[in-house]
Amino acid sequence: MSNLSDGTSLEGFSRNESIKATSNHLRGLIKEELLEDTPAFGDDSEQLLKFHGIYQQDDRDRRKEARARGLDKHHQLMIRTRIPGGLVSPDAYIAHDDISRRWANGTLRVTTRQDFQLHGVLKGDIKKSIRAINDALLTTLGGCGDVERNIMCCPEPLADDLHAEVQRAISAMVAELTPRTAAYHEIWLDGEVVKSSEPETEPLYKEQYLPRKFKTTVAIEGDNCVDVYAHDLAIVAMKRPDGSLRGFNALVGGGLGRTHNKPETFVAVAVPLAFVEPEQIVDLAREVVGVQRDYGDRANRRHARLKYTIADRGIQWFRDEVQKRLDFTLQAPEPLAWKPVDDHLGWHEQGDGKLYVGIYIENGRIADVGDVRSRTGLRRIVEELRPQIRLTAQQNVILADIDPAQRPRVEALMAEHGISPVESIPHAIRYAMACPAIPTCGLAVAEAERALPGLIRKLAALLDELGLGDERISFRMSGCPNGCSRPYLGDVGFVGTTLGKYDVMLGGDFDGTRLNRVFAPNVPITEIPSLLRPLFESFRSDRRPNEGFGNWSDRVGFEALRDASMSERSA
Ligand code: SRM
Ligand code: SF4
Repeated sequence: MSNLSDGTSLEGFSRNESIKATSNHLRGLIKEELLEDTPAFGDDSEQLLKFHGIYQQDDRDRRKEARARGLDKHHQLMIRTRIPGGLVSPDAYIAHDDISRRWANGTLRVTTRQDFQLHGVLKGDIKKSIRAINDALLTTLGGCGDVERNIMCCPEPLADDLHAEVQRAISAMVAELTPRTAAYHEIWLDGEVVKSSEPETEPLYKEQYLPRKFKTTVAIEGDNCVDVYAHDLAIVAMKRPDGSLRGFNALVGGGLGRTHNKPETFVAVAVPLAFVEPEQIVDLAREVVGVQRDYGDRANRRHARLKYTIADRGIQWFRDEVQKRLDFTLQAPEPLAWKPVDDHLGWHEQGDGKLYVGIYIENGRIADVGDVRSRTGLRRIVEELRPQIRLTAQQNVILADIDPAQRPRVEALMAEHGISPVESIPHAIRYAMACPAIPTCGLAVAEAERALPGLIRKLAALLDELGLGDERISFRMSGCPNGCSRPYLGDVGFVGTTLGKYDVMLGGDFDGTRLNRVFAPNVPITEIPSLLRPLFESFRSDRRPNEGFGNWSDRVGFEALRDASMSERSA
């Protein structure tokens, strides 16, 4: 294990630490390997590419066939564009749509963190793709890797001072927390190699960047549409009675990744840290990241997120450590209250005479499949009417700044392309999410995006049959325990354990404030509707007024739920 130029020993650190530290600020050999006539990058570059927003993957559907024919894996790349607050201009939308058609797999994927992902890009097309994204004034730098990831925000496009101030705060945080390395520019945009007598510095990230990924979100008081509790740093904009911005409440230490059969890895919800004035939020965010940079575990990547630092050292220690680095006093965090999550779908007024419409996209996949041609339909709307676009944390798309006179045209284009108005989508489907899983995700042990549509339609029909079709129940599925669709914060989570089987998790809530727990492990997907039917029936008869399914299942307890399930099965 090598040492850093300043003599810092890398002894005992994980392999990724020495890759980062010796990469010359994320350059490594990416530029050289890009020129090689090979389908894939080497192992070290694979790790560094993540910081540039690129994942090396292979098409898992084609693995078997490739093996049988003695061929290598079908290597391909996934590009993730970092889109703060999910704000996309019409030009940037069109650029991504173009890339998806020319160089990717013909689909655009809206992620649970308000980004775009492009799957299936070949190595030879990667530079052109990244360049096209930058030409449209977006970047992939920091889309992945051990840095601050995309900063999320409630995407509701309201034209008031509060939302404008929150957007300004986000832009300032993005500027402060984005890596400064010129490597991205040099490699992907053919930037001049800066020759300077001063060595390049990364004031925040230094030589080794963070021990692990770091995620921040910004919510507006009362609306938890961005799943505050899943985040390393969650910021809640608090309002004055007149609706203006009063300050920010900060929570820290949330995280959903865990590993099957490794109890030392766990899911955690963010806990309150402090309240700060509007002008203090950037300093707070930088120092929270700084403490994690200095104290996060660099030996064991499974134990390197902020949630473990806080679990090991305590929230009081963390608060003191952040306080030491600030020249203002942290105020006590304020209590939070949430309304049921608003996904911002359907038509609404923006407050400036314009309208916005939130459009449901199943599992975030903008594609032309059968009668539903959301890719062509959205492209036509964006080209013709040039709305501003916002990506939501539920993998949906909002079109904003629409003149009321244009509404009939938008509706006609939606209808022409089989894009359903949200009112016609059953609630179970509307509030469901799945991660990509197979075939692109190398970590998937089960299907998710391809399995949920079938299951959720069965569950929607079942709920309808029981007269519960109007209930708002969030169902979230992931293809492994990493929790990319935030399954642990839904009313019901399905977490893949092996092909065709899922841990069924219950007892969360629709507001996303409480973790659910394993109710039934390893359930074959075909048995999930019959497992849930008796529970839905008991819920229908036992629930209190306005009680949601998750709250009900948490209140009655798993023992009672199991009794209900058993008696039904033996009946
Ligand atoms: Fe994720 C890794 C997809 C949100 C926790 N996630 C991955 C990778 C990159 C697999 C890999 O490392 O090789 C997946 C790529 C699949 C593919 O083919 O596209 C992947 N994660 C996604 C997306 C696309 C899911 C989606 O349905 O939209 C989301 C992209 C967000 C973005 O735009 O940045 C996505 N991932 C999340 C979330 C939810 C969130 O952040 O709000 C989580 C849980 C929250 C958290 O981080 O604690 C999440 N992803 C993980 C983890 C577990 C991290 C951990 O602390 O253990 C991994 C694995 C890892 O990092 O080692 C992972
Ligand atoms: Fe892949 Fe697992 Fe994330 Fe799904 S939850 S995208 S299977 S890492």
